[in-house]
Amino acid sequence: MDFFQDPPSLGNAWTDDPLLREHLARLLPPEALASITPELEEVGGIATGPLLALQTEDRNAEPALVQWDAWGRRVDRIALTAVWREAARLAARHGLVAVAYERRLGARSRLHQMALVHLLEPSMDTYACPLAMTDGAARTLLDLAPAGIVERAVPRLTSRDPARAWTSGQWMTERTGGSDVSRTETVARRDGDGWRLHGTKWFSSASTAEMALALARPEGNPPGSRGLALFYVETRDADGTPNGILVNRLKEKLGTRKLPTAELTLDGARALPVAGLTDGVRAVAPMLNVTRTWNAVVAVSYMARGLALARDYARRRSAFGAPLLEKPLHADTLAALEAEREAGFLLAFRAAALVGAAEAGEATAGERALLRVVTPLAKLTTGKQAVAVLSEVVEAFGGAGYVEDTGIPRLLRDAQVLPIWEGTTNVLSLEALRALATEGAPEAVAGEVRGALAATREPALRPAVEACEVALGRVRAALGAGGAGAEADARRIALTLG
Ligand code: MFK
Ligand code: FAD
Repeated sequence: MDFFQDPPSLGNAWTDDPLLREHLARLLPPEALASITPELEEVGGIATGPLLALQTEDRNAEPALVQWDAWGRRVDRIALTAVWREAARLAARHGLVAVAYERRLGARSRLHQMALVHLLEPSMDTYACPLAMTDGAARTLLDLAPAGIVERAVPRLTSRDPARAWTSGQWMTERTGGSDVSRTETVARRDGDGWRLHGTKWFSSASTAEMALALARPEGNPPGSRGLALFYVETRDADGTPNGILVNRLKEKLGTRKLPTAELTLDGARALPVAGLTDGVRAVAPMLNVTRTWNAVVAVSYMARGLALARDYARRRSAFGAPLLEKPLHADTLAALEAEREAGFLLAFRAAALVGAAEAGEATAGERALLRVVTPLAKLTTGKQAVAVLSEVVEAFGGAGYVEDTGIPRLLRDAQVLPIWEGTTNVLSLEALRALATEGAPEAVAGEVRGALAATREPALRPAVEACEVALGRVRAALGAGGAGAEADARRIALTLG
């Protein structure tokens, strides 16, 4: 009659995560690590302290679209949740995007940035989504855009001042297709010196962003994806009125429910080309590669959060006369999940390290070839792992894991999008195969796998390395035969290599 179960509780997300701490200690010079440790500890404390408390208290809040004001004007304002408003302040103050561009740690700045993302995102209710797109937009504009756009947008996208910081959307998907954007219906019409966009964007996640990068077909261009161009769009005029953009409705989704994902009509939105009037898919690729890296890090951060909760709960919950953690089978179940998350973590952070080296101009040719393969592999592998691991985390709590106000079901629901957006598992498997067909790529991947084996004496790794060798052998054989046979095998190959 008097029994009440102790709920799980979390310590500081930084000090309680030996994997994250040891990994940074291995990859950063000691003075660099020392210079960022106080902030990582502060952010780790916020993540599992006040921000988590707000997230728990705010559990039922959802964003709301207000389409009209009291006097009948179309306003299309989206009211955000308290966690999102706080996450925006924290993200700017702690430089979740800025760190990658300030480059205080040179080529290792992406590791610094991704450590911050890993700590905060599980308490930010998917605010990482607009941040990832903001980072991707800054990268793309810096790589490709005319000086006028760069000078206006990039300082805002990378600002540490919450009052000045912008976020960016990524408008690709239409009703005709999200994987295959070649049938994009949005057209761009010339209007004086600029352009105006007309069409519908079917999924727009950063729907409160100040700008977006959008695919559209300049009038007169041929069908197919080469005829698309990438456009820079500011979402509101200086006086705050929408720039020819109507928010039709917010999607009602399985998860990521704090993230306002909207269906938009572009009704003459003013826009500027980012990189010429064709080849928009090639132009948006830098953005895709940045957001896919974020996706991988977010996937492993959710696994870390779920397992920290499950471990703590296993110390507090007893069954058959002992805490669950003392039951060999439960302990083994959690250990297997932890091994899965550690492997995912190393893959995601390897991708981040390669991005940092490439941006700083310090990557070798082999590392650049490796990066093109590792990015889709990291995204697709960790997305699948996150769904599987978080499903087990739900079960590790028994019935409580299925009950909303424990906060556990949300982790699984939010993880379920990770394999879908930014390229589904199949689409990225095919992307990985294409990347493996580029010069030097199979050798770079084989070298990476052998290097991993050489770095450890762990005999249990041998079968995994052998499986990679076999997968690479299948890739080589398929490429030798023109590649056609590999398509149906692509997911198996990609998941094996991942
Ligand atoms: C919370 C965590 C963070 C995540 C937040 C994200 C929020 C969600 C936002 C979204 O979901 S935004 C929408 C994301 N959409 C996608 O990811 C699209 C998925 N589909 C693909 O990736 C297709 O493969 C693709 C659209 C690229 C196929 O289009 P095409 O026109 O058949 O492309 P193609 O011919 O493969 O590539 C065109 C050019 O781009 C080629 O270069 P060339 O013109 O020089 O030949 C390619 O090499 C280049 N390219 C394509 N992908 C690339 C790339 N280059 C570098 N890296 C890549 N990844
Ligand atoms: P489809 O392309 O129709 O895919 C259906 C199935 O077919 C998938 O399983 C896929 O793997 C498979 N498939 C497709 N092509 C192949 C192939 N060649 N071989 C084998 N299998 C294949 N998009 C944006 O542009 N901006 C956003 O902000 C945004 N936010 C999103 C937020 C959420 C919550 C969600 C769920 C989606 C969002 N998207 C966004 C859209 C997302 O990027 C697309 O849903 C995704 O790229 C898949 O496209 P699709 O929905 O058209 O599916």
